[in-house]
Formats: sequence, structure tokens, C-alpha cells
Amino acid sequence: MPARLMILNGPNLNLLGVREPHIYGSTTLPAIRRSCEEFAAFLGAAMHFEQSNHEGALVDLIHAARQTTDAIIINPAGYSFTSIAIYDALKAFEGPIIEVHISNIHARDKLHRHSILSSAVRAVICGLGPYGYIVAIQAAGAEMTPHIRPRPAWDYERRGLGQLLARRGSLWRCSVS
Ligand code: CA2
Repeated sequence: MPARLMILNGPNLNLLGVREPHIYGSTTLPAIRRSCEEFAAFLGAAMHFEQSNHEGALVDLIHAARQTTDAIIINPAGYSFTSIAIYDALKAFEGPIIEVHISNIHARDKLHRHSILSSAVRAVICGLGPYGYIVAIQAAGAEMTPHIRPRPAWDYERRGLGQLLARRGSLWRCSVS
């Protein structure tokens, strides 16, 4: 069975690319979704991508993931700093969880610096822009399926990813914006 990933996005991330591009860049959430879908398909993983502005809806999705998903990738956005409910839900998930932030939260103001969710997750990726989602998919995939463990760049070239990257022009190489 292919690895099953759930990618969850918290409040206001639907505004990505529309407001505050100096902090979060100009890439929209639908564009990030497409890039994630394409990379997950390349790895042979199944993927669900969700965004909600509501804490309870995110808790419900994390609960549902216990039956349907092998690994969770979550950008909890503002709930990173406030939500004990999401923390508790993540603790109840048995598979690997990777927390992603587009910006480097450690370089932000005091309010945006300390994620209370980080102690409930396997790894935190922040500051890589939208590319952080791709790194997280690769890491989550590698946790679950030995045949998609990280490979040297030349191996991706051999398997055609290099061409795919060049053709797309490409979100997967996004740097911090
Ligand atoms: O860098 C990230 O991915 C964040 O999780 C984004 C959150 C922020 O609270 C975290 O500190 C870091 C905010 C997402 C809000 O996104 C907006 C996008 C455009 C305009 C307004 C908000």
C-alpha cells in the first residue's frame, strides 16, 4: 500500500500570496498544494491537503488521520502558539508528525517565536519557504517506506526528477522569501 500523508494547514494560510508577501512570500496555498501533490505522486505516496481556519476542524482532521493516514505534516499557523487542543490531538496520533513553517519563526517577534506544538512532533522545518513542505514530504515518506529514503542528487537526476524540476521552474527549489 502507498504511504498515506495528510498535510494540514491552519488559520489564515488561505491568504498566502495575497497579503504580507514580505513575510510569507508570493506563493499561494493552491500552488503549494499542486507542488505537494506532484512530489507525493513522484514518491508514490497518497496525499490529502487541507486548510482550516477553525481549531476544532483541525482537531477533527487529526483524529480522522488516526484511521486514514500514516504521517501528518502540519503548518498550524497561529495555533502553533496557543492551541492545547491541537497539541493533545497530535499526541494521540501514533505515526510521525512534521511541523512546517514557511517563515523562520525563531527569527520572528516574541509572539511568533515559540511553538507549543513542537514537543508533540517528530521534526520541525521552518524558514525554507514553501520548499519546507517538499522537504517534509520527503522526510515523512522516508520514515515510512525504506525504498523512498533520501537519495543523492544524482539519483534523482537518473530517475527523472531533475527534468521535472527544470520543467516546472520550480516551487520545489524555492528559497526563503
Ligand atoms: O511561517 C509560517 O508558516 C507560519 O506558520 C505562518 C503563520 C504565523 O502565525 C506563524 O508564526 C508562522 C501565519 C499564517 C498567516 O498567513 C498569512 C498570510 C498572508 C496574510 C496574512 C496572514
